[in-house]
Amino acid sequence: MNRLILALQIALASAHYVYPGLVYNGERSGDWQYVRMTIDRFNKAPVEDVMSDAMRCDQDTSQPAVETLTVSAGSTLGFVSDGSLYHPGPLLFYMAKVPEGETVDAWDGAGAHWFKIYEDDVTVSESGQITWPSVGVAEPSVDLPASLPDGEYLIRVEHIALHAAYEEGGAQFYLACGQINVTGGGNGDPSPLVEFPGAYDPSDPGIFFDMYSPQESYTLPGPAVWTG
Ligand SMILES: *[C@@H]1O[C@H](CO)[C@@H](O)[C@H](O)[C@H]1NC(C)=O
Ligand SMILES: [Cu+2]
Repeated sequence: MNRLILALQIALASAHYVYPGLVYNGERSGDWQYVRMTIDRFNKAPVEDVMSDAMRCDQDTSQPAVETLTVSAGSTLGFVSDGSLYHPGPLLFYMAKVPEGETVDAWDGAGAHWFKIYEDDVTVSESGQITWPSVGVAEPSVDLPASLPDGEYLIRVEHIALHAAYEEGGAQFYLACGQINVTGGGNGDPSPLVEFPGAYDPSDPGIFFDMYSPQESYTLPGPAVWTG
């Protein structure tokens, strides 16, 4: 490996992040009040195995259930990032509606219930310069689709770090899930629905990606965005 890259990796090793809080209507929640505690919350380490169950919410299931925040469809919801989104890579948001007969507290998010509500518009210039819109952001936020059906959901924030993704398995996934209760929504029919793990493959071009080589484009992983 190139020595410069190695040095960079060592320098960046501590530049990790977690998302303990939600921000709604200008108010910041308590830490881990609505966001499920992640396994990696102490060292802020990312998930690296795309095929692991941790890709869903990185949830520490030994912890008690968190609270559920009531939000309006069409409003803006943010996550507090402890450490700004330091690494190069895209930001994405997914949601999953809690199935009939389940409650958000007890539901683990398994199965094909996840739909994408946002992905960064990553651009590559003619000279090959890649622009990652969310790098440096400390409070990643998303507009909830206005036609979301009312009900309980998990909302999943995900920032994919690509500084080591030139090797398959080198991408890092900084993710967490909040519990929300959507009101004032509509009759939308979110799709396509995917599952985690399953939505991504370690060899997807947006995950196994060499940002140090000339690239003409960047292809985001996962399904198309549902805009509502
Ligand atoms: C969600 O909102 C509905 C409508 O206000 C309410 O009846 C329900 O109890 C709420 N559920 C949770 C988990 O907050
Ligand atoms: Cu890091």
